[in-house]
Amino acid sequence: MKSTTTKIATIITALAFTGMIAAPAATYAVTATTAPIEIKVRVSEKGFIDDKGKPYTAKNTLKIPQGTPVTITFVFSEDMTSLAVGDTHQIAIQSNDGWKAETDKLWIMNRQASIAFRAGENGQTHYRAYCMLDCIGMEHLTNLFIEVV
Ligand SMILES: [Cu+2]
Repeated sequence: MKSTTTKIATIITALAFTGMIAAPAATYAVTATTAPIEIKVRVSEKGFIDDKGKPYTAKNTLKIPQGTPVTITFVFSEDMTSLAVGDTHQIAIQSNDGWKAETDKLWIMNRQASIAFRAGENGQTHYRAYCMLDCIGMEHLTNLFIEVV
């Protein structure tokens, strides 16, 4: 998966570079801003946490450039010593205009699940991710805000 992504990224970079030579600057700018991105978000009873260990909050939102194809991978990250390690999460992402996608169930035996979409594809300005299940810490899993910038 990762090496395929790298290859695709390399091809896109090569195409963008070719485009930069052959096409006007404006075309290159559009190509450059639509390179796909992958984001990992840890999920636990403590909430949604970024890959550096910082919690997502109303102030610390996920910002994604308009038109960018994005894959958000949610990673089951319960502490092995916590009761919550036996928990199951299932994450939904919903846009301000009602579009919605759901992950598979996340638990100790299925630790990663992804949702892919294009940021702001149909004019959406923001999204919210939340856990759909009654889990330990569910009150902390309501507010991953994704802003289209
Ligand atoms: Cu949950």
